[in-house]
Amino acid sequence: MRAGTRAGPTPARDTIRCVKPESAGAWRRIAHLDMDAFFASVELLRYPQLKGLPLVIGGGRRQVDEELLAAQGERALRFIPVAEFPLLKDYVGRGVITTATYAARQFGVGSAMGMMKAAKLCPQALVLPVDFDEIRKFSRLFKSTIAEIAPQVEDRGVDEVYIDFTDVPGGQREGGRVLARLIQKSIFEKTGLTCSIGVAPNKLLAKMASEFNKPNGISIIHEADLESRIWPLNVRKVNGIGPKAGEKLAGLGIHTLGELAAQDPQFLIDRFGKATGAWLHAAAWGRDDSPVVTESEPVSMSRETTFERDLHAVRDKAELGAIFTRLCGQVAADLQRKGYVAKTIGIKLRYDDFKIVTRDQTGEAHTADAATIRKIAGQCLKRVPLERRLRLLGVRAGALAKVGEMPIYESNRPFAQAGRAWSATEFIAVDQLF
Ligand code: DCP
Ligand code: MG
Repeated sequence: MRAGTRAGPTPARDTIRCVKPESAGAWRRIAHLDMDAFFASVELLRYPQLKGLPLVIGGGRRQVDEELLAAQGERALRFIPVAEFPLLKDYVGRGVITTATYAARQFGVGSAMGMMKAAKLCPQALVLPVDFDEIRKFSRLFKSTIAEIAPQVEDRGVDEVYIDFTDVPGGQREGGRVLARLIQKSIFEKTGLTCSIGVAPNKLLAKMASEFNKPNGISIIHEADLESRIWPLNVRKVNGIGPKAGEKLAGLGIHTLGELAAQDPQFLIDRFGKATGAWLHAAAWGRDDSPVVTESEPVSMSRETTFERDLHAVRDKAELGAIFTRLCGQVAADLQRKGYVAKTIGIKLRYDDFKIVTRDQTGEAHTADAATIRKIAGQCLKRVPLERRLRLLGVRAGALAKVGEMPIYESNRPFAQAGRAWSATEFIAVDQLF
C-alpha cells in the first residue's frame, strides 16, 4: 500500500465495526449498486447500432433529434444509419454532458463537462439528448427487479441503491458475490442494462467498492482489505469528502485515505471541528454503522380541501357533492398510481366552528376504485351531523396493501363487490388520522 509512511497505521482486527444482527448470526454485508453510464445505456437500448461508439448525452431536445425520429419512426430507430446521428463537433450551445459511454470516456470527456469543450477532445462522438421519461421508466424497473430479490433497498437517486445482503439467501456466500451476480443477471434480463456492485461490511466501503470494477463489475471488500484496497485511494473517494474538504486535507499534506487514517483524531478535530474531524478519522478506518434505510410504506393516503366559503350540506348539496366525488377520484388515482389498495375508507369534516369529526369504515376487501371509494365515503358522510356549515372536507384511504400482496382470493375479486362486504366500524378521531 502507499499510505504515507512506513509507520502508517496497520489495520487491527476490529478496524471496521460490523454490526452483527442478532436474528441471523450473520455479519453485515451491504451492497452498493450503480448503473453503468446510465443515461447513455438507456439510449443504446433504443439505438443498438451505436453500441461501442463514443456517445455523449446532453443538451435539450433539438430539431435534429426530432427530425431523426419523425423521419424514421419509433419502429425503425434501430435501423437508422450511424452516419445520420448528430456529431459532437457540430454542437453549438452552452449545454453540458450528463454522461458519456465508456468509449467516449477514453477521450477524456465525461459528466458535467461543457459540450463544446468536449467536442475538442472527441469531435467524432455522437450526441443525443436526455429522455427523462425513458430514464424514469428504467430507473423504476431496475429498482423493482432488485426489490424482488432483496427487499431491503435504499433508494439513492436515479441510478444507485444500497441493498442489505445480510439476511438474504446467498447474501453471505463468497462475501456477497453470489447474490450480486444474481442481481446483475436479473437486471440485465429485465432491462438490457448493466450495473456494477460493491459488497462490503458497510455503506461507506460498499459505495467505494462499486466503482472498482466498472462497468459490469463486482467487488467484494472484507475488513482485511482496508490496507490494500482502501488506503491507497484518494480521500475524495469517500462519499462525503467534497472538493472543499479534499482541498483542505491536501493543504495539510493528506492525500490518501491511508494518510488520513494515520492522523491523530485530535489533529483532525482541531482543524475540522468535533463531528467532522471524528467522522473523517472513522471514515478512513472504514467505520460506518449507518443503516440501509428503506422507504417506509405509507400508512394512508388522503386528499382534503378547504372551501373558499363555508358550504351547507343541504343548501350547497350539488357543489359539495361534486367536490366530494372529486376528492374520492383523487384518492383512487393516488392509490392506483402508487400501486396500493385500501381496506379502510374515511372522511373528515371541519365545521364552521373549527370542530373536526371523522368517520370511517373497514371492510374485508381492498379497493382502489373511485366509485367504490365514493360509495363507502358517502356512507360515512351519512353518519355525521350535517346541520352546521362545513369549512373542510377530506377523504382518506387507510389499511393499505400493495397491489398483488393482498390474499389471492381477494385480488381475484372484482373491486365493485368490495363495498358490499364492508361492515361499519365507527369512531370519532382526531386530526392526525388524516
Ligand atoms: N448525471 C447528470 N449530471 C451529472 C452526473 C450524472 O445528469 N453531473 C446523470 C447521468 C448519469 C446518471 O446521472 O447517467 C448517473 O450518474 P453516475 O455518476 O452514476 O454516472 P453514469 O451512470 O453515467 O456512469 P457510471 O458508469 O460511472 O456510473
Ligand atoms: Mg452510474
